[in-house]
Amino acid sequence: MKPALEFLIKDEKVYSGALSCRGCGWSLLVRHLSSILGENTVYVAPASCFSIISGPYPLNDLKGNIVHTVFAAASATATGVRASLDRQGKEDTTVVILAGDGGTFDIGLQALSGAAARGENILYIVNNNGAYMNTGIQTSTATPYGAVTTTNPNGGFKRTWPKDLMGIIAAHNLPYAATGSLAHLEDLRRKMKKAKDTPGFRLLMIDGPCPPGHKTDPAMSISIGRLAVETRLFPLYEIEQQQYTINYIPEKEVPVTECLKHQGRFRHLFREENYPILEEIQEHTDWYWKQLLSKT
Ligand SMILES: Cc1ncc(C[n+]2csc(CCOP(=O)(O)OP(=O)(O)O)c2C)c(N)n1
Ligand SMILES: [Mg+2]
Repeated sequence: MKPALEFLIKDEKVYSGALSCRGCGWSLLVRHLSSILGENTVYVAPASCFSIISGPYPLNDLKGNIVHTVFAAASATATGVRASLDRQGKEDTTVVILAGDGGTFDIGLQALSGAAARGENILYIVNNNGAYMNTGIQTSTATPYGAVTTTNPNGGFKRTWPKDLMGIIAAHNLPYAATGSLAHLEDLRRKMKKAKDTPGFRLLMIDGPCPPGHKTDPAMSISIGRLAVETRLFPLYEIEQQQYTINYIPEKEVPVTECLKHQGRFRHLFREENYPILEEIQEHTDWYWKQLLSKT
């Protein structure tokens, strides 16, 4: 692993004073993304925490153009922006969607699928923090099995597995899709660069730390992200035309509990009556990893 200094951003494209919570992944993600994309970029943002972090109109914390749009229409809005730029001969301007998991796995899925199937020349970034965080931690179809959200109150927790967005995306035969983690910056920045340089519809799904939603210590955001990769809860891989490449194979088999135990949203699973749920999560994680390996 390269030293962190290697990734110091020299040409900052994000103004200071962003409105994110302490330990939030959104700002760090956008700082790295914008340093790679440069200023010749149009950002399309459906409702999410990022709509607030970036500054509600007329504020803007990005040194780039940003179009705020409605939840369901991010990919349709970006399609229109792309068409108008192309019409003006500005094919070199990158159009990038910055969406949450709620806006992607649920509400924006139809428009996303349409734009992906049409092969629109758009980069789609999903910050997957595993719930509708901006409105108070409601369950989305990306919420992990076993997690508590405000829509699973009074001792309840999510009882279904998260939707396999990357599997759905792979089925669209995209030129490039990948997962990324803020704890693996070298890998993440390489993927951002590759996604920038690949024409067509590309998607990056980033593991999004969220201290208020995950009930974590803000100082641990990156270490928990690293544990998510080590435990294979969040594997790092790329998909090119349905061809999978795993980018990081953990040296040791680290149990999922090593990552879950730092997150208050899973605290109830460590009570004896819920041990079987922890076992199910381990089994599902092992199964998903085997599926991934079989696709490489
Ligand atoms: C049609 C519609 N329904 C609900 C909302 C309220 N709303 C704004 S942001 C948000 C949560 C978004 O969740 P997600 O996409 O996961 O992004 P995050 O906030 O977690 O970054 C919701 C429900 C809205 N803006 N528009
Ligand atoms: Mg979310």
